[in-house]
Amino acid sequence: MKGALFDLDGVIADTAVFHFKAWRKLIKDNFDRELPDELEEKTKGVSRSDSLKVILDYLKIDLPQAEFNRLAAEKNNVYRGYLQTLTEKDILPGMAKLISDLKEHGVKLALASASQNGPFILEKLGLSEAFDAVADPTKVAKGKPAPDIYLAAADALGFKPEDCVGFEDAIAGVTAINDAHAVSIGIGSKKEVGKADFCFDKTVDINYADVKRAWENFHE
Ligand code: B16
Ligand code: MG
Repeated sequence: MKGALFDLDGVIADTAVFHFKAWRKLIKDNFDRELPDELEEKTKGVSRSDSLKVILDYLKIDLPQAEFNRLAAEKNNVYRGYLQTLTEKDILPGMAKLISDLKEHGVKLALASASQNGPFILEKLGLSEAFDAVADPTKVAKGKPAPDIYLAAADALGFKPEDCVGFEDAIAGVTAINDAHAVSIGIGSKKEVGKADFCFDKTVDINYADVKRAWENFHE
């Protein structure tokens, strides 16, 4: 186990709450419409523009490209506003310890998030120094569930994906890790992340020893 590849939202911090709050505000302000809770899951782990497509499809709204781009930018401004309050206290339970234990054992860390705000969020959480690389989601051909961002993250560390473990909370992300041929660790219900090589209910349940054991079991 040379590298650990991390999703951000739902794995390192619960930014999904802010994402969806920002989508709701955007749609209320621009169209005076409400979004149902079920759309939160459908926009998790997918890019900003793909999330907006899911939402506009649900609302049956068709827009010219320029207006679509304007809405995506407005959502990001609202979202960045919400992120201002983030501090290291917002790192999900157990993850700060896991990150420091992995580093202590010589494992290199890379971020494999669909979010273009990844570096900003790591900085707010006080984790910029801990990460050896951040894969740029704007530089990969296809977003999750395609494996591209996980391949880019392993590559940024100089390792083969087979030498890495990946952490995900969303179905699209687990598929991406599996198709990249890294060992997948899913966080959440079996319904969501059941396709992962190993599953944990919550971040607080994950520790270095279990991850190492999972890695060894996978390679037996
Ligand atoms: P941004 P992850 C994803 O993060 C979020 O889960 C998803 O809801 C969001 O649309 C996407 O990042 C893009 O984020 O608008 O900040 O570029 O789970 O891949 O870390
Ligand atoms: Mg996620």
